Amino acid sequence: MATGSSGVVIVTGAGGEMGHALIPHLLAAGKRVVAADLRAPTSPWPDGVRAATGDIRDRAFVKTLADAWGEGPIEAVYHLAAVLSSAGERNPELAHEVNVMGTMHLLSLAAERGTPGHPPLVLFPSSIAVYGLHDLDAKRNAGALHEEEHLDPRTVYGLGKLAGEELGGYYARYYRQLDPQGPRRAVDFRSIRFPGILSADTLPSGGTSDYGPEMLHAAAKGEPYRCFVRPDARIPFMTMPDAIRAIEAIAAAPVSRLSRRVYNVGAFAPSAAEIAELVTRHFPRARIDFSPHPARQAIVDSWPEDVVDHAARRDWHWTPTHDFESAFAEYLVPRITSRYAAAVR
Ligand code: AKB
Repeated sequence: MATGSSGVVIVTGAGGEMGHALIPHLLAAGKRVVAADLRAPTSPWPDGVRAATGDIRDRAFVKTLADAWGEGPIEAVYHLAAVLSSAGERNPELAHEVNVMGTMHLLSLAAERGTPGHPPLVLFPSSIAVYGLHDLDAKRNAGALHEEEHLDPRTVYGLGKLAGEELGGYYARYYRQLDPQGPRRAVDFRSIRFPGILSADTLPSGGTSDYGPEMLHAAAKGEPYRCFVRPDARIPFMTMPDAIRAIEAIAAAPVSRLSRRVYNVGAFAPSAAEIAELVTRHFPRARIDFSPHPARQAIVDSWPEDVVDHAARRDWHWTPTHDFESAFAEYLVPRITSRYAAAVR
């Protein structure tokens, strides 16, 4: 995973859903990891990880990350920290500071602390929130979106992700363009636009695709769930293991194979009613009803029904292991069942 050099690998948002899933893979690949998060870890990280607790809005804190293992170059940054879409609408200034300024701080750190001639990989998880369809008719008519279509986000989170993608491209092409030697390729920026993610191990917080994982986890715990979108609401989802596989695949791809910096990835695109049906098939005692929250519904209505991911399939052989049925039958249900069974023992 990541590149061949032997610097440190910084993971921001390390205590979040994706950080927890990704870090074991980095360790298995022999990386020295700096796990940065706003909150101190609740349990110690394994050997190979040094925790850094602080706020990525604070440039001075971000500058310390490269030295958590002593002096040396940065090999890669997996910049996972973000204020998600619903949380962002509750505090747009915070979302902008974390999602845009925080990203700028990380890009600037990576640009200054790479090995000469070997720009650090910067992996930026973007989102389907960069898309913005004006209404439900537009969404239904548009169907699955290509990367360049409908980039008109409705949320401050989507705006921040689009800005992060563009800033990454800037650091990869034009950074220090007024220096006498001209611009340099300061970072190897790669980004994936993720759909909603379903994990058996963790729950997201502050997102708008959260109704998918929340419905499932509530059923597994035997709790009722009131879904905040309409039954016909449809957006793409994938499982967390597939999201991590996508990150590994794009990180490992030779730069010569990449025809773009930002890629869609898809897996399955169920409606909320179809998720509820499958959850109920696996957990027959599930109690799910629908009480749409107009503003959160409008956000989901502005996101595409699905995405076209031909470029990822062609360039770095993206293919999800889980479709909708196998995601539940082979990953989510067995794992979530044993997880909550262990919790009540
Ligand atoms: C959110 O709902 O904000 C995220 C996303 C789709 O990027 N899960």
